[in-house]
Amino acid sequence: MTLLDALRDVPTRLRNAARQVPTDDIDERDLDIDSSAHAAAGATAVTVALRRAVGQMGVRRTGSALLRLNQVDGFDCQGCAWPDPAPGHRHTAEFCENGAKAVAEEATKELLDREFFATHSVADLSDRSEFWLGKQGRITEPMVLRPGATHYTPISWDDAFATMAGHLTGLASPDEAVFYTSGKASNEAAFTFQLFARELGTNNLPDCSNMCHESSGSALTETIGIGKGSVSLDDVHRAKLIVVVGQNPGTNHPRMLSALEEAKANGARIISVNPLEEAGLVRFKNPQHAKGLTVGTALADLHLPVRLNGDLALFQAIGHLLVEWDALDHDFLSRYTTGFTEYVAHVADLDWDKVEASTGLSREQVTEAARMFADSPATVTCWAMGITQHHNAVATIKEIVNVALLRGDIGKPGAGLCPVRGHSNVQGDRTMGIWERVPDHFLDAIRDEFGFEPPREHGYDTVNAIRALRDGKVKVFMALGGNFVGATPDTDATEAAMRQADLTVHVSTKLNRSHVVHGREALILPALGRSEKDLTGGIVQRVTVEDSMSAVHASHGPLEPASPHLRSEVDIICSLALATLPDSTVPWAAMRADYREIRRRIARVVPGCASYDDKVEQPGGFVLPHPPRDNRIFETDSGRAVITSTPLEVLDVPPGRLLLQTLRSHDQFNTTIYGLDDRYRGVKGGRRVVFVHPADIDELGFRDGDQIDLVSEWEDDVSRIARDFRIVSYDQPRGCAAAYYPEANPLVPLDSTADKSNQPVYKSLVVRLERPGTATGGDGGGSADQGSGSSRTDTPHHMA
Ligand SMILES: Nc1nc2c(c(=O)[nH]1)N[C@H]1C(S)=C(S)[C@@H](COP(=O)(O)OP(=O)(O)OC[C@H]3O[C@@H](n4cnc5c(=O)[nH]c(N)nc54)[C@H](O)[C@@H]3O)O[C@H]1N2
Ligand SMILES: Nc1nc2c(c(=O)[nH]1)N[C@H]1C(S)=C(S)[C@@H](COP(=O)(O)OP(=O)(O)OC[C@H]3O[C@@H](n4cnc5c(=O)[nH]c(N)nc54)[C@H](O)[C@@H]3O)O[C@H]1N2
Ligand SMILES: [Mo]
Repeated sequence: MTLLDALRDVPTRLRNAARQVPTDDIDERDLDIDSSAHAAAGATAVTVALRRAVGQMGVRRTGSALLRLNQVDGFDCQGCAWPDPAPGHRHTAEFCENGAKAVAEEATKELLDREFFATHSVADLSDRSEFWLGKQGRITEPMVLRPGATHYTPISWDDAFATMAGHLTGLASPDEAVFYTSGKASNEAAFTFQLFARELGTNNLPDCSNMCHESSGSALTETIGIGKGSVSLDDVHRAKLIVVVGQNPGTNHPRMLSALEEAKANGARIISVNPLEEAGLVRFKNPQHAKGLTVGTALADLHLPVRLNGDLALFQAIGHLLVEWDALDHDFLSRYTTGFTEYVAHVADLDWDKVEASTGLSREQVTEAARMFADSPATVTCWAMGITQHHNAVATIKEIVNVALLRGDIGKPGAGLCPVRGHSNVQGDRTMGIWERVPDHFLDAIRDEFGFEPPREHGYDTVNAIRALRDGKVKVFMALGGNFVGATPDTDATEAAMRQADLTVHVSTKLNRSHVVHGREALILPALGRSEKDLTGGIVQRVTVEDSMSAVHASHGPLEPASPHLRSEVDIICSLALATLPDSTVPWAAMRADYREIRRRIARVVPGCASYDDKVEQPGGFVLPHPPRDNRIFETDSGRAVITSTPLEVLDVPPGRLLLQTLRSHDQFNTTIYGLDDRYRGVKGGRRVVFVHPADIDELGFRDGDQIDLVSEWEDDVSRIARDFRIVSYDQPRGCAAAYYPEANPLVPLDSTADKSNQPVYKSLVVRLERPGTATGGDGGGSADQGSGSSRTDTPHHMA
């Protein structure tokens, strides 16, 4: 049965699917490990998708939602930023298992009303896991936590806006307010949000991008003059080599696997660079057609099990070999680049011992990969969090750029750089000015359009916002979506910082940790989700979004809203502005009444968006300009693409320690835990696991299945502890380990950030394993620290 058959079959097969609201929290004693190998997607994915969808949304909503998902006249999937095929090339069921889960999570029939908040005190809620909180259902009306109160109580929208306006207008400086954005916000919401912050007088606009692809933005802007990827979906289909580095598409961008499959059918070869052999890249069954369900494809032709943080060395070594073999695009290099001569000198004395120590790969493996680059006339290199969340992430991405420049792989069909974005509109939010360091020309355009002078001083990014909260410099924290305390590093420190605020405000769909770790006063403002009809101002409103490949298109939801009291994000922002800024020069009421008024302003303010409202109306929307991709124009200081030379350093780990990455299971969206089934890695029923190589388990004196505490070590000598994890034997390079985010976030030091991008280092933490009770110091704390503490020894040996 294909995805489409399954959808048609929903009413008969799955009418009785069980509701999924847990009454009890996770019991890690139920954790089960299954060591058999799993193919990505396939028939199981179809079944899981439908069971979750029907279980949460019911039969009728499942049908109307999923058949409109990613369709030209439908709504954009909240699941990830992978682009949609051209309008004529979409499937009737154009979504994946995890997209269906994302929709189900939002469009659930479970509702969270005022009785819920009357029953559960904030203290009670702060003992629950993210999983439990999220599963309680959609928030249905605005709620307030008054100073000193134990429970959230209902508040009218007008009183909520008046409360916020009171706090904001009472600040000593607008810079005492912080406005955070998560990447689900539409372009219209993002544009109005940054406009409000700037009219109020601050550039304090941190966003989830600070934790996500900030390193990509830094590296690409410095080297090619624009912080976005240079490929289209068509380029992926036409590439002759696709390199997937530090990314797990089978879980996080499942529709990318279909694109890889198509590329392969067109003759592409694929290299996967990853410490883990992720299921999607090695075994894929395409659920879009019947044959694909049973016949799996091995997508990757070469898998390089790189040691964590070894990618800089890997790409420098590949560059070295390409120079040595003279496998270079000399015409491109001389016409468009600078820095080549220095680079040739730099890589000439490459230290292979260091390369092998850093990558954990043999010289033969590296040479085989370099050969594939040399043989390919058009290469696309994709990357995600496995690259961006390291201390040297910016330098690593510049090394990836070097290799692309050596081969002339920019601005050529079938070739290019492809940072694969996470949240469905995280790239659009940046385009719309959600950025604490937006360039002056953008601020000039705001001034010219709206007639006020925006602040010029740079604002706080995510990490600096936490520091400022901690230091008492921020009094009001407002979030447009997301789960700030759940997603950010150093959970203990961050939670303590957040409690310092006078007012915390969350525009949200579902409950999460950030609602229960609050300032002196707190507001929850429930928003419409993307799957829901938005009738603000009495007309059908559309919003627009931008995918990972700079394509912008319209989206509008088909479903009845979860509650009549919900408001759209645009409505909430414009209403707040009207309450806060009585002398405003911005037409807030008109923009709220008709979002086309916002789009008319976007057209005049945002580069590349002329005639925006007309262009987004076209089926499939339009693609934003990208000078390197379109014309090989590089808007850097020198007017050329920059080849960079970076010294090669090996990340040393002291004896008895492991290098830990934090990553996503197959059953979560960031801090939203869909379920407890990381199917491809064989973990079921729990999440507090740490994957370790069997020989390392042995060498460290533990056994598979042992219960341990994780303790991270960093230069500040603070012991950061996350308790009650179970060791799971798992194949990966020696010395490496992995645990799930957000459970492992207490281990990430706030000050451990990437050079230049200030992005938290989530993927290479030095940790030690300790027997329960022996670790002392700070506690993992909060929701991240629940666990039964019991141990089981009868676990199957799990080494994929
Ligand atoms: N279903 C689902 N979809 C999602 C999300 C989700 O949580 N769930 N999140 C969304 C968001 S916001 C984002 S940013 C993306 C995230 O998408 P990914 O970046 O795929 O997410 P992670 O789970 O962090 O996976 C990181 C991958 O990089 C590998 N890796 C880790 N360190 C290294 C390294 O040093 N070198 C190399 N070469 N590889 C390394 C890991 O083994 C893992 O396979 O997905 C988006 N889509
Ligand atoms: N250790 C570790 N930490 C990480 C990462 C990692 O790999 N490892 N990855 C980082 C990355 S890449 C990212 S992007 C961040 C993610 O950080 P965030 O974007 O802040 O976190 P999410 O978990 O995606 O936010 C989920 C919440 O968003 C709200 N929400 C969902 N849909 C909507 C909507 O339509 N409107 C509104 N207003 N609210 C909505 C819900 O209330 C939900 O609880 O986390 C980062 N943190
Ligand atoms: Mo992300």
